[in-house]
Amino acid sequence: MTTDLRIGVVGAGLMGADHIARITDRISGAVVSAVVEPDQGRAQAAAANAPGAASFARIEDAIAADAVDAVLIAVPGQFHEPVLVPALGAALPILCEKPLTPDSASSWAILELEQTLDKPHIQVGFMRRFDAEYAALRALVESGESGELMMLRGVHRNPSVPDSYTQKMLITDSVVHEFDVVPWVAGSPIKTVEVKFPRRNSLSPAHLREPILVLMELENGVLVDVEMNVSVQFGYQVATEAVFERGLARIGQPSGLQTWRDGSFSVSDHLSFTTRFAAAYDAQIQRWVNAVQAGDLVDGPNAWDGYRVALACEAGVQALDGGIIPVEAPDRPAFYA
Ligand code: ISE
Repeated sequence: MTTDLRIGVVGAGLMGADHIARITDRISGAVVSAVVEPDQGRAQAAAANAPGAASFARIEDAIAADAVDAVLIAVPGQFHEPVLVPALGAALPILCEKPLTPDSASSWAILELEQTLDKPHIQVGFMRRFDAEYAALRALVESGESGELMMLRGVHRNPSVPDSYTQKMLITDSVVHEFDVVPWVAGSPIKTVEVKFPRRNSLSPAHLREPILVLMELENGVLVDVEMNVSVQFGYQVATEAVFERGLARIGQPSGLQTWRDGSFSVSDHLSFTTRFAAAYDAQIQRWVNAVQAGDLVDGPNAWDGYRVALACEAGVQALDGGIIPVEAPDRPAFYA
């Protein structure tokens, strides 16, 4: 029998607290052994879901105390690098919430540091790859059963966002997911990114100009459009229609109990990504734990994928000011083959 993997969760905000509860309640082969969170209130609230976990203010302290076998990073992206560096220094397996880091230069520096180890240690938390419907769509593309893929037409809608959400975050916090999952589904990297602005939603926060329409051309000629909308008010939706030579496919449609009453028909929809992707988060973490236990360390998007997404985000942010912006990447280091 293998012993439980001792995970140190860094950050006990929305995602960190969600992951702590998930590991304790639903993931096998792992325990939360440490919560790294300087905010005492958050740390205590999270500790209630992590019986026996030690509390630390800094990842360095958890490592020095030999309290963790692996690290799950769930602090905001601008704080990833100061956690990644000591965790890599201790050769610990890492699951890092998206983005890897906020820009391609710092992501590249992380890649260089990781390459001093024997093999990749970082998995990036692009959970959509673990959503059953996204995986089925990718399999359909690969099978060729419906002919070649020609277009992907997506929507990414949030009911609202906090005041701290900036214009740039439409790309770096939200479209960042499409920048990972679209090439994965379509089997081709992003060649260019463009952003179009429809009429502004008067219900958007005053500092945001949105929704936006993000257009991508992939190297294989597939065209992609994504409505990125963070003020839809009614709920949370991530859905895609794929247009093939001989048919269509749809994922992300509302499903579950359908009711008819008083002359109306309804199906409930999600309000947040935490429920929309709950099963995907579970699968992501279980597969990561299994990979670490097996000595493989990564089973999903790696740091190279995170770097490519950082390049696409830079193009996307530039595209907010107009133009069709190319995404250019160096050759993939053999380490990530
Ligand atoms: C949030 O940070 C996420 O990662 C969600 O998946 C995304 O839908 C949302 O727009 C982001 O703000």
